[in-house]
Formats: sequence, structure tokens, C-alpha cells
Amino acid sequence: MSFLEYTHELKAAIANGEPIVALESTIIAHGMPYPQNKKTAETLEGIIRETGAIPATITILQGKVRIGLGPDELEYLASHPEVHKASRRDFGLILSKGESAATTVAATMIGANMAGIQIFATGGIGGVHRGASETFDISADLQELARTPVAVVSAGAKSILDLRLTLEYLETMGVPVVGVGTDEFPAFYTDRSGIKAPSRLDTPAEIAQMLHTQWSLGFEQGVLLANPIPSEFAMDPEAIEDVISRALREAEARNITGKELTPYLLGRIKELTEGNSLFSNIELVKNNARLAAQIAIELANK
Ligand code: PSU
Ligand code: MN
Repeated sequence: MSFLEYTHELKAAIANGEPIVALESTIIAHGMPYPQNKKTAETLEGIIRETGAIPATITILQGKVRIGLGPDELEYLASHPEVHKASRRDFGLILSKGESAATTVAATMIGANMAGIQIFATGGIGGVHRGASETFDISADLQELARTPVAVVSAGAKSILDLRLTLEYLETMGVPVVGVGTDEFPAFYTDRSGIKAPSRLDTPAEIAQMLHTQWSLGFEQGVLLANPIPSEFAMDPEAIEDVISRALREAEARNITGKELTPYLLGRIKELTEGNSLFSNIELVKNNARLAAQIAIELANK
């Protein structure tokens, strides 16, 4: 029995080796408010098509891992923030009950890999949280990068996380981290973090060559491509740091932990910046979708 379901378009595209870019669904259900989340999901799919690749938004719907999303399903996910947030641990639980879920970076990597899709665009990945030495809060996204050969295009990671520890963890796990056109690891809302990126590549062709080589060697790891937010959309580093510190203090005071923490922080940051952070967030994901499509096209020619 297959637990995977494809749209007709994607079934054919995969069989024909066409360039495809996976997109996650937690960013829709739990990462942005309605209706901007729906609009953004549509815009991302549009950018990938205009660039010459095919979008594959990945979700879990009624007990199936769905590769590709139709308009009614998008409307459902975008307007139901109470839908499950699924990571690796949740597949058996959710599929066996025929339930639906938005997929995190980790779960989207799993779905993409099952479907044979190698490139995935998102905004920010989960990572080692600040204070993890006490809380043990390390996103399952990092462990997934250590074991699933999918390249994730992100704008680095939000400084709700401890970026240095996140990079240490990825180093330990043998995950290549590549700054795209930058020597610094980008911090999501800002193109600078003061932390050096472990490596740098500048063009989609170079990146595709690196991915092809890495996976031809048989490594099982994913690759983290850290693509900085275009500077015209970047936020003021000090202002955003104040907001993040405040959101973190509030989360601690309210005892918010586990999988609730990241969505809580994202929501508070948006409220506290009066939507400015949402604007930057949307622009950086668009930028990542475009790069991911360019890489997928180069990789399809290998
Ligand atoms: N970071 C963001 N935006 C997001 C997420 C993280 O800047 O939307 C979402 C992604 O789906 C990511 C998940 O995979 O949160 C990580 O959750 P956790 O920290 O609970 O592992
Ligand atoms: Mn966590």
C-alpha cells in the first residue's frame, strides 16, 4: 500500500526527470497568518514556474503524504492553523489515523526524498534553541539534514536560535553548510550574523555541481544552502534582536515548550514588529524559491 499521492503533473514530471522544487506546508499553516500565507504559497509556486521548474508543495492530507497541492487543499491548510505540525516522529501516528498535517522542514525533506525530489525551498530552518543546554530543545530539522539527501535553500536561521550552536551541530553531523554569495551565515531577517559561513558558493551551476558530487559519492546527508535576504528587504539588526529577546522572555514566562515554541515565537515577532517581519519573511522566501528553481534546472541537466 502506497502512502504517497501525487498530482498528475508531478507524477509525470518526476518520471521525466524535470526540475522540481519542494515547498513546505508548516510555513503556510503555522508560519504566517491568513490570508498572507495563502497568497505567499501561490506566489512561490508562480516564481518556481516562471523560473522554469515545477513546484511540489508537500503536506499530509487524510492519511497520505501529498506531493503537490490543489487550490482547495491550500485554502484548507492556510485557514486551519490548528492542523497538526508533523515532523519525522509523527508520520506513523498521523497516517495510521487518516489525519492531516502541515509538514516541517524535516517532514518535507522526508516527503521530498520519498518522491525523489532533491531541492527544497523554505524560509528558515529549525535549529538549536537558545538555552538548549538546559532545555534540550534542538529541532528535528537538524537531525533530518544529517540523514536525508535533500538540499534545503533557506535564509539561514532566525536568531530565536543559537546560530553558533546550530552550526556546531551541523558540523558534527557532517552536513555541508554553504553561504550563497556570502562569507557570513545569514540570520533570516538580516543578511549578516557576524558568524562565518562554513563555505561559500556563488552560482546555481556551482551549487548543482557540488550537490551532484556530494551525492555521487554516496553521502546520505542533506545540504544547507544559506541564501541571504536581499539587503533592500533586510530588517534593522538591533530592532529585530530586541523583539526576539522579548518574545523569548514571554515564551519562558508562559512556559511554552516543545513543538509549540517555534510557532509562538514566529507569531509574537510578527505582532511586535507590526507586520514588518512578515514582509521581510515573504520576500526572503521568494528569493529562496527563485534560487532553488535555478539550482533544480542545473541539476536536472547533470
Ligand atoms: N523557522 C522559521 N519559520 C518557520 C519554521 C521555523 O523561521 O516557519 C518552521 C519550519 O517548518 C521548521 C519548524 O521546520 O518551524 C521547526 O519547528 P521546531 O523548532 O519545533 O522543530
Ligand atoms: Mn523544538
